[in-house]
Amino acid sequence: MKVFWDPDCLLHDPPYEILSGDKLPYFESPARLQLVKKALERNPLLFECEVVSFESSSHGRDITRYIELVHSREYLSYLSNAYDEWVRSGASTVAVLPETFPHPKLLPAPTQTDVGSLSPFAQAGYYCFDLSCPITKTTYSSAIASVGVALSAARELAAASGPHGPQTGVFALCRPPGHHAGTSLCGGYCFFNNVAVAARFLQSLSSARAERHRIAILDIDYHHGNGSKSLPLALRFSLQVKHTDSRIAQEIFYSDPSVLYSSLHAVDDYPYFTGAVTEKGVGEGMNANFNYPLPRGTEDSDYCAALLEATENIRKFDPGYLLVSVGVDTFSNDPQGDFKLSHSCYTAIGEIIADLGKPTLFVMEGGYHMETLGENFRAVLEEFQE
Ligand code: SP5
Ligand code: ZN
Repeated sequence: MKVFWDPDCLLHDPPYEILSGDKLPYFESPARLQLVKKALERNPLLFECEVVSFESSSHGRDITRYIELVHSREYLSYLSNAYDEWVRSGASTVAVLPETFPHPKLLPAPTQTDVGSLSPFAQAGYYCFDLSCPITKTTYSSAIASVGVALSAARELAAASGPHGPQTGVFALCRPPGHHAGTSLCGGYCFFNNVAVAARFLQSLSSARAERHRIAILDIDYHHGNGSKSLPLALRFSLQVKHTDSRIAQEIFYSDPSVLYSSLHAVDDYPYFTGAVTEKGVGEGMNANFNYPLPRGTEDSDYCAALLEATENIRKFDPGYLLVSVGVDTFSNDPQGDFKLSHSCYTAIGEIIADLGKPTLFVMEGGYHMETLGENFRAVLEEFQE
């Protein structure tokens, strides 16, 4: 199995985050990536790690062109300049971290065109929803590299299988992760939505066809992937805005029937406001969204039962590619999660996913128990050895 990574993904290394009222060392550390890579390399017959820079490849197209299939140009431009603007305005040289957020109750929010003229402090809150996404001097480079890793892996999958082709598995060792990032929004350690950009990239390869081919995203991180697909917050709060209103975050695939999203995640846990079973999509995208909120303390058997249900829906959808947002923060000892999955459950998860028989791209999301995360990722992937 080919594993893609990029050393630039190690650059993003904020010294702290603000979590549940405490100032804590940054959970989403570069060491995570190194531990997973090491666990995979321990069996070189199964795993082949590649250092790939998407931009320098023969494909030759600028990475940001693909990012713009998902994220707004304004957001990209903000992230690329935010640290420098922040420091120039006399604020901390450690990182950009918001002071205020444009809370839904403060709407009407400034229009998109107003935002560029706001102070760096206002912009920091406008483009971010929590205090776990400090933008340091190196953050933008790492976030770009992380998307590049997902794109390189997606390109490999397209070459090796093609849509509806033979089952192949590839793994994108992405860091920072992506599934909490929306069109113009960072949060939950995520800046660009790696899996979403990979999905649009794969669809763009068949743009000559009248219809985009179908992609399924299976999200097995402990947390709901609010960025990938969710009801925009302003609509949840029943504010007087339409889902097409450019002032609100248009969470990426919510109205898109060509991308099925299916997520298993904890109920009543971060990010709290999204991930209910009642979120089924909107407009043409209605019924292309399946949420499986699971209670605290969920164990192997209940988890696998829900996963089997989720994969049944994916089978019916018959996607050309399967993209898996894979996190192992569902493990019993994970410091950010409250599920009780055992190590052997990750082998079972890998088998259930493999049973779908699809060309499959795994994209790394969360997992914070340093002693086990490498082996747990490896267990998921081992079913896809070649
Ligand atoms: C990619 C990813 O896994 N991002 C997750 C970020 C979640 N960080 C906040 C965790 C909040 C933990 N507080 C839980 C209190 C009740 N259990
Ligand atoms: Zn997570």
